[in-house]
Amino acid sequence: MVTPETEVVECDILICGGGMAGCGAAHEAAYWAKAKGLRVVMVEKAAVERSGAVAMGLSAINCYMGMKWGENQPEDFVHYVRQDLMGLSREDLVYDIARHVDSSVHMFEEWGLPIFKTADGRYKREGRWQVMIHGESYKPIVAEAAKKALGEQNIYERIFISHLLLDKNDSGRIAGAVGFSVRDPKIYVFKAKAVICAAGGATQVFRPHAVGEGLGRIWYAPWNTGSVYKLMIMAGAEMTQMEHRLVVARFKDGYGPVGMWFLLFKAVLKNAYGEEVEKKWADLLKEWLPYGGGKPIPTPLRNHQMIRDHLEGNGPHYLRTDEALQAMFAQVQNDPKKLREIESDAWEDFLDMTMSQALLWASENVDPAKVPSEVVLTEPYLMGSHASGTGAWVSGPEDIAPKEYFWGYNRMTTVRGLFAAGDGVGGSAHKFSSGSYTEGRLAGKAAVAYIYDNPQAVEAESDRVEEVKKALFAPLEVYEKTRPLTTRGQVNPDAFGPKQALLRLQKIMDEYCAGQGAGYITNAPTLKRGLELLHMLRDDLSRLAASDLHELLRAWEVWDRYYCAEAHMRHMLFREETRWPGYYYRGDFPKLDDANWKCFTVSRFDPEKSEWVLSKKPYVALIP
Ligand code: SFD
Ligand code: AMP
Repeated sequence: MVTPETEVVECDILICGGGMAGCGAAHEAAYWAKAKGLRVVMVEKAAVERSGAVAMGLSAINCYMGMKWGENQPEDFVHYVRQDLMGLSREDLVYDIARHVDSSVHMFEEWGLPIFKTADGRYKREGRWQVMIHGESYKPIVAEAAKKALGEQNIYERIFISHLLLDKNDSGRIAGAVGFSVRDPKIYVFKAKAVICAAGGATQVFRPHAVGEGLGRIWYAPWNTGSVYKLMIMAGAEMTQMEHRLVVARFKDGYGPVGMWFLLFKAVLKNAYGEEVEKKWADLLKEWLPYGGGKPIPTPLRNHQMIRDHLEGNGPHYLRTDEALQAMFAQVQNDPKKLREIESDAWEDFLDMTMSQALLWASENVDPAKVPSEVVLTEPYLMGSHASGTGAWVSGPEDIAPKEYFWGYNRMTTVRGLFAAGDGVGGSAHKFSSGSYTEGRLAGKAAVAYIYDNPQAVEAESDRVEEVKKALFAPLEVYEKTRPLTTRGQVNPDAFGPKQALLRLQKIMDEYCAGQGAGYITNAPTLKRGLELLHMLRDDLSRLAASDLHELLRAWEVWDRYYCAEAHMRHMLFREETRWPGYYYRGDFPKLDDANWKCFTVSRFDPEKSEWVLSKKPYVALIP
């Protein structure tokens, strides 16, 4: 095995992840850092131009207030998010994004992102919060601005950040990060006074619908493996709402999003017998008051209705694209030009953001104007930017955060100098692409302010750096050592590969942690057994073998997902309540319990003792 070389990179601010939040952080931090000559570096595991959840593009910007046209105010958005999250949001964070998000979207347009317009020059709305874009090149546009702001010399691509480093004199303070190149045998040690964690959410912690050759065909980005959570957990940062998750309705097998179909085309979800799911199960919502009585129906409760209908044996479920499009065609009196426009919007929805769905429809001879398409619920994802709020417990903004939520710098975690943004921040859902970018900007500006106030040098423990460097390439060594025991790489008495480990993790999560295969239900004994199995897997992970650098990346991605899985299970065990039916059910606590659980769950992993401590933090309503 070749000995990897090490490069040490000195900077002031390190941004981990070059997705939406990372690019926002880069653009903003670079601006404020200039005055003091601070160096801002961004590290990305892929290539910033096409990385992260927006790599393929998007067909809508799902978080836009439209304040310049008086469409919505930040207060309205707080009410919406509160309702959708069944009462529990960090409203200071939600408000903060809402008041700044429009300016981010206006910059995207200035940089060349085409946004649909109405006849009077407004952005065309798909729904109350969503605007439609021709967004195939959304990510390259945002990436270009970030790269220009930072300078090419400050962007490190194809490097996977695996560990954060803490200050040798103060274990509550950040000092940098370590990563490795996914192309060359090379380790990077980044030394920084502030670190912004913006490495996306976590997919494939659970067994997806498609396995075998279709394993990577999921809705959220398969390369978002939960690094953002693992990095912060292992650094001892407090995490919140790690029991929360996202389960959404998606077109079957292609995982095409449904928002545009529901909101713009007014398509209706019906069961195999032509019954409207939402109408048929309207009474079910009364069991979940007050949230069940509000509008819109919270995302988990929409799922809950669909699950109930499925359990009654009424599947498959179909989104009636045929009826919706025919109704729209009738409205334009079958004018061929207008008809083509509607059709082209319908196809562009997928061609801009989930091409596989358009390909699947084409290959199955599906004309959405003539036949309906099957819809199913996804496996769970851990993320903080869609209708879910998993992530770090961070300080809110100085001017509006209540005292319980403020400790100095906006979006700083409980580790000093460590900031988070996008999927990495918990308790503040519905940011989507634009809100994640905006949160990156907020974290970027705050990180510069933190360094202005804390200019003194930090230094990582040199023994720790050596320990991490040794661990990083260990899976290659395991492979070399164990290879003679077998004639076939993947089958070995003393080692196993990343894919085998991933499948084992997904099986545990699906069966014990309320995965889609288990009907999204679990209870304390099941979770406890799941944790036992998870710990057995952890013990075996020291025998992970990687045959090349690509597998080495996959091996470390298994560790990311492992930590996400453990945090998720522990939080679910802690919250003795079913708060979000349709996301998951605690069979032993099947009801909403506002008296005891209208609060945030918070965990801290002590890396020294390998111990998790869970606690509650209060929910504070910001706006009546
Ligand atoms: O409707 C490391 N999203 C949508 N947002 C919208 O605004 N409109 C839509 O139409 C959206 N839809 C949608 C969306 C996503 C996907 C996949 C589809 C459809 C098919 C959601 C947004 O995309 C999402 O909210 C934001 O992108 C979140 O931002 P952020 O920055 O938290 O995550 P990221 O953009 O994925 O970036 C993460 C980056 O980190 C890198 N990375 N780098 C170094 N080291 C490591 N260890 C790393 N681990 C990860 C990643 O490569 C990436 O670049 S709809 O369906 O919801
Ligand atoms: P999706 O395409 O499902 O990711 O959703 C895109 C946007 O539309 C998000 O803001 C969703 O919360 C919203 N959305 C999707 N379906 C519905 C629905 N049936 N009712 C209200 N909002 C929805």
